Amino acid sequence: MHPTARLQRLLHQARVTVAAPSRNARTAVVIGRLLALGFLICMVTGVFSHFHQDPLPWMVFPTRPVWLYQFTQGLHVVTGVACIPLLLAKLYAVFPQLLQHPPVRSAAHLVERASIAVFVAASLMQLAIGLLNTYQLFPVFGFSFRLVHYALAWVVVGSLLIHIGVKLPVIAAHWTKRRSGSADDDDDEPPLDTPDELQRLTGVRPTAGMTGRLFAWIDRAPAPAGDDPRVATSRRAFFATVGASTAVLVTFTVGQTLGALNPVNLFAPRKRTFGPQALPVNRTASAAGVLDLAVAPDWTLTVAHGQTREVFPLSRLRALPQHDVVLPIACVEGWSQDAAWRGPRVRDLLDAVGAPPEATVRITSLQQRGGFGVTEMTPEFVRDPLTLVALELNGEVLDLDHGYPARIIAPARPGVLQTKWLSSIEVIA
Ligand SMILES: Nc1nc2c(c(=O)[nH]1)N[C@H]1C(S)=C(S)[C@@H](COP(=O)(O)O)O[C@H]1N2
Ligand SMILES: [Mo]
Repeated sequence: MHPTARLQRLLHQARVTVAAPSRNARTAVVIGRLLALGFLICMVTGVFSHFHQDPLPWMVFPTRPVWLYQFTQGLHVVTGVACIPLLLAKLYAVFPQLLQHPPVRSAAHLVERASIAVFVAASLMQLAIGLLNTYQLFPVFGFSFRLVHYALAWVVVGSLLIHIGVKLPVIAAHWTKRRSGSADDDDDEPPLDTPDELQRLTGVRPTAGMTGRLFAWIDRAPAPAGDDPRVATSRRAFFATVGASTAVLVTFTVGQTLGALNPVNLFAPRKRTFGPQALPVNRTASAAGVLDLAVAPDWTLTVAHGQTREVFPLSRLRALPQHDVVLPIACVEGWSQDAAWRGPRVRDLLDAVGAPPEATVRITSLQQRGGFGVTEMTPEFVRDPLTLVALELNGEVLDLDHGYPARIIAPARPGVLQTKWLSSIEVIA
C-alpha cells in the first residue's frame, strides 16, 4: 500500500478510536466561548496591571475606588485559574482534529493549523507560568516574570484572533444548540470508511464481514446516533466534570482576595490574616537583607526636590499630622487584604521641600537587592490624601516584615509598588 494511504488509514483509525460524543464542534464552541471570555478578562486586567508598573508618560490611573486594583488583579488570577480546566477541556474536545490527513491541505489550512499550534503552546505556557508565579515559583531565572508574561500575552491573543477568524464559519454554525447539527459535522476530513473510499486508498475492495488488520476499523460498532440516550449522558458527564473542576478551583482559590470565602482558601499560597499583625508578608526583612539598616537608631527618611533636601528621623515623622486610612495590600499574585494604616501624608512631606503639585517621585527602599527596592509614583497617587508614609499597621508600630520603620501605602495600587523599609523620596519630574 502507498505510504500516504497507509498514514491516512492510520490517522483515520486513530480518530475513530478516540471519537466520543463530547468531542465535536458544538463542545469546542461552547468551551471556546468561555475560554475566549476568560482570556479577554485576563488580557484587559493584565494590561492594566502591567502599565501600573510601567506607565507610559501620558498615563493617569484612577485612585478610586480604593479596591480597584484589588478587584482587577483578584479577577485576573481567579480567571486565569479557571482557564486551566477550560483549556484542558477544549484540548480534549478538539484532540481528534490533530489527526488530520493530509496534515496541510492549503495555504489557509496551514495558517489555521500553525496558529492553533502557536496558540496551544503559548496559552499552556502562559497559564502555567502565571500559576507558578502565584506560588513565587517562576522558573525562568534572569527574566522578569512580568515582561515574559506580558510578551506571551500578545502571542496568545494574536494567535487566538487568527484562530477565531479562521474558525468563524464553524463558530457561527455551532453558536446555538439548535443550529448545531450532528456531532460529526465538524469533521472536515472526508469520511473514509465507505467501500469506495477504501478501494481508492488501498486498491482492495473490502467485502462484507472482512476483518483482519487492514480493514479492522470498518467493523467497529456503529457510533451511537444523536438521539441515543448514551450520547446525552456522556455529554452531560463531560460538561459536569468540566464545570465542577472549574468551580472547585475557583471556590478554593478566590478566598485569597474575597473575605467571605477565606475559610475555604485551600489552594492559594497566601492566607488572609496569616502573618505578623494579621497580614500576609511577601518578602520578609531578612529575605530583603534590611534587618540591620531598618532597626538602626540613626535611620532617617530623606525627602528631596532638586537641591532642597529634608531629613526626617522617626520622631519628626511622628510629629507631623497623622492620618488613618483603611486600604488593601493587593498583590499581583492575586491575594489581597484590607488593613488600617496610620502615618503622615506623602504630599505633606513633599510640601516640606516645596515640590510642585504635579511632581512624580522616585521612592527608594533600604533594600539593595531584588527588583522592588526602587519604584516611581505618578502625581495622582502622590497628591492623594490617602497616600501615606505608614508608620503603624492595625494599631501597632509597623512590624519589621511589614516595612518598619516606614512604608508607602496608597489607594488602588499594586502591592508591589507599596514600598517597604523606606529610605528616600525624591522628586524626579
Ligand atoms: N522594599 C520592598 N517593598 C515591597 C516588597 C519588596 O520585596 N521589597 N514587596 C512588595 C509586594 S510584592 C507586596 S504584595 C507588598 C506586600 O506587603 P506586606 O509584606 O506588607 O504584606 O509589599 C511590597 N513592598
Ligand atoms: Mo506582591
